[in-house]
Amino acid sequence: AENGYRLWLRYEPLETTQQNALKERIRQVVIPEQSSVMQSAAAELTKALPAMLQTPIQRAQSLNAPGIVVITATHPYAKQLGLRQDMSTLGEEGYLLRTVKHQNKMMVVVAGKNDAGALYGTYALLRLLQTGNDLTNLNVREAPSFAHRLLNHWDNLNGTVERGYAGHSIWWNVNLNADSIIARHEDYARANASIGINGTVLNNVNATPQMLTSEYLEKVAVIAGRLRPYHIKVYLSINFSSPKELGGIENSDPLNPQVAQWWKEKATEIYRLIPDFGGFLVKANSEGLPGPQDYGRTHADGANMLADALKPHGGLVMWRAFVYNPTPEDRAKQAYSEFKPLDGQFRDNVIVQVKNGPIDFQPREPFSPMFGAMEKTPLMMEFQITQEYLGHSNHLVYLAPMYKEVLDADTYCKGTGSTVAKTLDGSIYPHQHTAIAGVSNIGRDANWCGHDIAQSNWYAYGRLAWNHQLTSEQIADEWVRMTFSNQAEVVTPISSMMMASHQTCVDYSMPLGLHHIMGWDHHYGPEPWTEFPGARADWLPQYYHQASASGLGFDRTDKGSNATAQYAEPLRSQLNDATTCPEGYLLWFHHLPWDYPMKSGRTLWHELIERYHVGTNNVRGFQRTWDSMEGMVDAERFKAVQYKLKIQARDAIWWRDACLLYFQTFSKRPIPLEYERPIHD
Ligand code: GCW
Repeated sequence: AENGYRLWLRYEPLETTQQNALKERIRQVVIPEQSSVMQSAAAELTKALPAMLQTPIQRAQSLNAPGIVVITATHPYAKQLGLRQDMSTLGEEGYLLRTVKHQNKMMVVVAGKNDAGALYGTYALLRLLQTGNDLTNLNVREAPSFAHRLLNHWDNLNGTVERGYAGHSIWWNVNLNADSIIARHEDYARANASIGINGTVLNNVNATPQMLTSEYLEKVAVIAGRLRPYHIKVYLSINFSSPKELGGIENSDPLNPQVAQWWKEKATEIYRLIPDFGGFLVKANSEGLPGPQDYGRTHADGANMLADALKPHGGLVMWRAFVYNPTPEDRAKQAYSEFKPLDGQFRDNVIVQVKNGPIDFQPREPFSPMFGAMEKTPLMMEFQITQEYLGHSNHLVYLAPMYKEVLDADTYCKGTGSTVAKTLDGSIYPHQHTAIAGVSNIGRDANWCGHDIAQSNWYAYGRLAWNHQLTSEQIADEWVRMTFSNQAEVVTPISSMMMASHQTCVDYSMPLGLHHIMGWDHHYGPEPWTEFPGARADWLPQYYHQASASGLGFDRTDKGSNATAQYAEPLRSQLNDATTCPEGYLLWFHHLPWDYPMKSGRTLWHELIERYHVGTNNVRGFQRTWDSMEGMVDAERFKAVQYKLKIQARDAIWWRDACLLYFQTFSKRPIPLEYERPIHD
């Protein structure tokens, strides 16, 4: 279990030539400042360097031997080493990595804007070593794309994790004082700091009022104390009915002064225990949870009331836009319809948290039309790291390409080049707060994420939260090097398999823009046919795929639900027209006849068959690729991934056969003989 537990922070001995070169260059480590964050940086170097270089490394106070120096912008060494000027224009939490000559000795300098920047720079330096760099002529200058970079844990207080596939919660229903839990929390903090995560929401957005009882707040304070040395703030999800449920107030109406007062007092109590508490994440009036609309108030009324309570303490409200009701309106349009009219009504410490797509974390969704559309309200992205709709922790699916597809998509809100990322990172709308969240895939499993390769999704999310301009390939490359090996024979096959895996999963499960045809409730495997009495229309797959004798897909054009109108031109027209709509989103926006001619020259029906087969065959290819890694990665992880790939291959066939046979009952067309078929006639 040891192998998976160490994540990408393995610090294996470097190759001998690299070791020898570095032993000359790194004779000592100088970290003159004393904050707890600086001490974390020191501890990491003290752990990593001797392991990688296979030699003890001295801590020293002065610059009288070549080595590593870690400082912040205000330390006198910054000036002495000639870096003060460069640091003055560096962004918050940013860092420089430089090789500098000082009194004829080469210094490898990690200079942070503040101590957090120094910590991030330290991890960046270690990453360069881990991935085979030699530290000559270092010249790195980095600052984060988003100010608040969070994980969201959907962890319940009883220890279960909603949509968690890696064991129970690391936070709740645990003995907080057990050594193994203390170690978990510290290693969690290290892993997150190493990729730049600086905030974490400890409990499920489906929150219970109990979260805010003093019994639980004291536990939160303990956890906060463990994460603080790694510059990670804690946040909590709150239940909007807490004043009524906990405070005995007659309602939780945001305009009731007693309610506002209750929240003020609660905020004061929280900040007394946790002075650097981050704020609240709120799911309200969504999927049956209480919210301001219960009292005829708006999302803005609710968010602002909480924002006012947190404001004196510097806290934030992250108010989720994941709302939909069983109304006749297309579910894909609802968040925009509800929130767009509220633009300009939110306090400046409210951020509206929007899922990447308009429905719900499907294998592929177009970006949510809210991005770019709310000029006066800071929005933040919510990505899902846990694979709710992508094969849980059984399937190998590297999500960076999916994240990038959304971040790099052009909203055209301020003309060409108005990418989703730029609408969020402050470059288009200069808001005071910028943020991003990822729904965690972390649990108490020995390897944290259930699937060894799923660790790459935690890693990739963090790296993109830090710098959304990194490419999926770069991230895969560095992750494989750190997690498995620097050998090209390992790096190339594993990373190319990862790069193909998202499109592959889309192909064998929901190709061409199909969505929400998965198993009822558990969301694993195919179930495009589900039907049962009394179910809400928008929970049933037929609502989404609309299969009939006439064809397949949801008509969201101006002839249908007109969801396309929520996008800016020229994207709106592009999506609205089946001939210009990208094929990946085709059946998301269009209902097309089975014989519709696709770009490949195949009919829609034939293309669907093709996609399901390509997906299935690719997984078989992944199995062969992974089998060739035997002996090149440790036996424990080799076997674990090999076993999971078997499940994935079987599941892909299940998806393919189930969906094709089901859709065939409408298309009434054969599956051509050249394809492997579920039924041989
Ligand atoms: O993705 C859906 C999930 C729910 C989840 C909800 C949400 C936490 O199926 O389990 O609840 O979205 O994001 O609020």
